[in-house]
Amino acid sequence: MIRLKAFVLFGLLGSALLVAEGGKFTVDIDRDGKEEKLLWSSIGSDQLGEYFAIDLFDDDGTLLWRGSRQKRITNPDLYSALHTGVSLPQLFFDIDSDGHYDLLAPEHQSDVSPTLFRRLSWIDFEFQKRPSRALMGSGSEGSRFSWTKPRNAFGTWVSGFGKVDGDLVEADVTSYEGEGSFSCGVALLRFDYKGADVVRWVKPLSSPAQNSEERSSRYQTKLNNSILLNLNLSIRYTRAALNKLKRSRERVKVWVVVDEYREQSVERENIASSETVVDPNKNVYIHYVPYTRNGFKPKDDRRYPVSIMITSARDNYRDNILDCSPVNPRERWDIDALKDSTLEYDCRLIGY
Ligand SMILES: [Ca+2]
Ligand SMILES: [Ca+2]
Repeated sequence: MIRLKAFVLFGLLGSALLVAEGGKFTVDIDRDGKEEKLLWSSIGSDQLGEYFAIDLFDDDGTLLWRGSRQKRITNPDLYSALHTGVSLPQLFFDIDSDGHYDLLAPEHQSDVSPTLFRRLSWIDFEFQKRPSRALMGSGSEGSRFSWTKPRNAFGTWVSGFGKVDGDLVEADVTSYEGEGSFSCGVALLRFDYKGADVVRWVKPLSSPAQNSEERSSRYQTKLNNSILLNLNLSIRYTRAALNKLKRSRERVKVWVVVDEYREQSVERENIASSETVVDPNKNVYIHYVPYTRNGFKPKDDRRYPVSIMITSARDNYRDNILDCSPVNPRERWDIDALKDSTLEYDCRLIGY
């Protein structure tokens, strides 16, 4: 019997201070009828966000695995809630029926490009890293998902995991066709060795734009938990930059961070952020920016400055090759000034 005991609750507070809670899975990983516990808990934060380590305990409380405590996001068994995205465990389940439990967590990335899941498999008393993959819709009827390396930003994919009930797993599904047209749903999945079949749609895919009366409550929640931006970015590249991006099959990441000025202070506090990954030469439409704090309500008398960063997507902390700047810098970079507008950017290779 596999049970998800607790869901993680998180909210990101401030540019340096994040508040997130750990969580727990209770799973009989050695199938002896007694449940082991996998816990994740905070090990502290830095300017990027908060970090979480995992510990796995045997049914008698013996520590079976102590996860890395080094705050480096390249550590395969370190988890985090960063301003650029949240990567916390979502599913501890044998997703390919090979007898080994798999721990899945999304990589840090936006929810409008296919979600890559980090995967650790519990084999021979240790967690072994497997390559990250997305669970992409592969049947035209929306009846099947397969583990794959996504080739572009479009398609239908599993964007998160929810409850486990016996051999069925609830999954959030997102579908994106570009130009800001996306839809969301919830499916009940049955995993096999290559992917998963949809057993039933708990909430069929629906586009929030089609019929405002029939918005799924999930999307409504999304709107309630987001700042509407409606911002178009028209990005131009130098020939050298475009060639280099294409040669190295690199994509481009657009980060939007919304801050709030604190009262009687010049300090800024992060309230919303998003990441969008696109192919080079594609324009970007940012429909909304999700709040980083649950239940946040913007106030009429506050200013909400917006920062936009465009980088190459491979490793934003180390290997960015792009130097991008707005063609016509604006005096005001806040939500009110940028909403429903178009910004042009020029991108060149760093150092050229
Ligand atoms: Ca056991
Ligand atoms: Ca497995």
